[in-house]
Amino acid sequence: RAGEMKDGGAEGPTKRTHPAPSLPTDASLYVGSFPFYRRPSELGHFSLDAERRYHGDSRALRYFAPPPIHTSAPDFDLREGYPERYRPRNEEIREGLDHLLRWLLEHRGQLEGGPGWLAGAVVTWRGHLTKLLTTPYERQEGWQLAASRFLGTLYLSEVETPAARAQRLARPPFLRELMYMGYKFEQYMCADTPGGSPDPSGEVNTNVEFCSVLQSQLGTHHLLFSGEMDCTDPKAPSTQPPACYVELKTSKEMHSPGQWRSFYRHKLLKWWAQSFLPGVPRVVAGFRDPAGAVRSLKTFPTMKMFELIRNDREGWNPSVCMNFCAAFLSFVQNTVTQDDPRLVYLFSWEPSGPVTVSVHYDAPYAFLPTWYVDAVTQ
Ligand code: 0WD
Ligand code: CA
Repeated sequence: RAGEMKDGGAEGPTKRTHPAPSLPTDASLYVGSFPFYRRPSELGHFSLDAERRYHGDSRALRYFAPPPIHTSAPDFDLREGYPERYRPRNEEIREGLDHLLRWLLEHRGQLEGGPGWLAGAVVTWRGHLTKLLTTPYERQEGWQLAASRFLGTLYLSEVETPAARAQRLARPPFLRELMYMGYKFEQYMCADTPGGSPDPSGEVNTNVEFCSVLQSQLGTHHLLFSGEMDCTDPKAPSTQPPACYVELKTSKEMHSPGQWRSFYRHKLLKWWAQSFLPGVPRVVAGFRDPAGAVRSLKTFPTMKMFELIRNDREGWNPSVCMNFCAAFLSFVQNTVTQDDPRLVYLFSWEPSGPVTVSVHYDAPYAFLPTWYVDAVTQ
């Protein structure tokens, strides 16, 4: 009886348990000044080859090779080669943080700030942070992030939601082709050597990937994350990573101010979040017609994207994105109290709701591989 009364007030013997912690995501709660975000610096990189094998080098890095400026319309046929020359990555293979952990295992001794720095850091993919940044404005797709604390470090790895899995398995043919077209655009815009010319005759193999590993800090949170970089520009004002990287995107050609407005509200938010995090200074977009031909190219400097939406009442605000991300990381830091690589705190979010937490042990949610845990424990 005394135990039952522990949390009860003067009202009587109602049994009260602590409410399950949750985090609201309403944009209005995160309005404020832009938080501290340290200029991201590159710690290293790695490549994945055509068979998805890891290499601790830059063999998969490609070089930005846009068509000469005097060509008015690029006229890339993005459907060319589909489906014969498409080798899509096997999406059934759940890699979690594995490639990033392999890099970390090989470089953890050389991190600035020593091993103590890593113990206080958050380790994740850039794409997971992108989803966090856009959460206050997202109305369609929820997410789940698995978190484990191990030797102090917080590891965050996305879990595919049942809805996302169902969508992937039922992906209609036109969407498969649209995915191909995005990669085909990269092939038209990139060369294998600095100063070389693109060769669109080969196959599009999405196993191949070049990833940059970056360090930054958001508020008090030290971050170590990795993201796929489409190419580097040998003619960039600064050839020093990450300032040399260029993100490539395709989008539907737009014809009315209303279409541009909608593009700024939704797509540009995702482009901004993805490139701002690693400090990639520009996104080069190819706008395609209904037949899949790129009709124009346009460069969007990452730091100027917000200007395009700033005066729109229905627009997004970078401060809200970053403040929410910082609040989420604090929420995770305060929730994931037990240091155990087999223990997973699962953070789940669906649009219009708060972030909630559940706790799990081992399969299917544990994601830190034994080869990593054992090697680091030595
Ligand atoms: O399995 C998945 N659903 C995904 C796996 C989704 C996104 C990424 N990844 C993998 C990447 O291949 C990489 O190994 O995770 C790692 C982290 O990459 P990241 O840079 O943190 O991820 P993100 O920023 O979300 O996406 C970068 C690129 C995409 O470029 P665009 O321009 O489309 O944002 O990763 C690729 C794509 O090239 N990518 C995917 N590849 C295969 N399947 C997918 C997907 N569903 N989504 C994005
Ligand atoms: Ca891209």
